Amino acid sequence: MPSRLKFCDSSDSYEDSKYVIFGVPFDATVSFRSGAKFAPNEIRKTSYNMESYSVYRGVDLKNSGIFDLGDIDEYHEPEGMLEEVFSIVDRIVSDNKFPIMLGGEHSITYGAIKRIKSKVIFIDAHTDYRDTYLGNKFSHACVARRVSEIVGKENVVSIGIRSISAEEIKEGPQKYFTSFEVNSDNRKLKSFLKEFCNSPVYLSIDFDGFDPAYAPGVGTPEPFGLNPMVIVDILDSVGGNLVGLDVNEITPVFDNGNTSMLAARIIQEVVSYLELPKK
Ligand SMILES: [Mn+2]
Repeated sequence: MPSRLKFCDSSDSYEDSKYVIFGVPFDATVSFRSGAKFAPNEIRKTSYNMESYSVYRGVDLKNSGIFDLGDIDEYHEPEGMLEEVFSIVDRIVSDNKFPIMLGGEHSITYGAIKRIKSKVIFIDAHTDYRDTYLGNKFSHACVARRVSEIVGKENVVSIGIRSISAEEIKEGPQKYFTSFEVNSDNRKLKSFLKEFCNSPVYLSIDFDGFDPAYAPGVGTPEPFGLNPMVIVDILDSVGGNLVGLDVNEITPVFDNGNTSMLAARIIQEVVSYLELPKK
């Protein structure tokens, strides 16, 4: 039997794990460049290129308790996918483990937040605050709106914004920081996050939030984006309150390999951060 591809440094048993990775190969509502369904395995593959040791945190990820559940089935409409994401996240969180979801497109986040109901930090070029898009309420262009309906708009923040529709401005979207603000001076963001992260927070990373120079393989690339180092600022602000992570909107067919690599590395940095001895 061929062995299934797993994220690097995955441990053997679910029971002994602290961090549970699973993939959601879903891109049925994607509006521009599709292919995000191929990302979970691409991220797993590239994860083997890296050392398990985080220089920044001084933490070795070997035996840190990462378990990789594999992928959920491929769905062609969001409703079934969201139900399955909800039930997997329910199992992981009920077992006191930390969920790490590999997208897939951004609509996947709704399934996780429906269960976790925490504050949400989005990294994204787009506000994703449309009520519907192309007739679909669960489109990737509506995810921040749906999530806001669950946890309240005041509990959602998006970082890296540089593309908003007139409709979204009219509706009054969630709090956001543009990439221009963050790139010129990130002190406002840091002090906001210190306050915002005083209760459980979920981090959802749409890779188009980063500049296309760092993350070219995304569905809807937008110039003038973030430097991925912003992740360090977020982790340093979130304290012990980080409760889940997803990486989404990566499209390997448009990638030169760097985007999947960045995703794998960010997952490692998040786990390294969580593995730091608690103060
Ligand atoms: Mn986006």
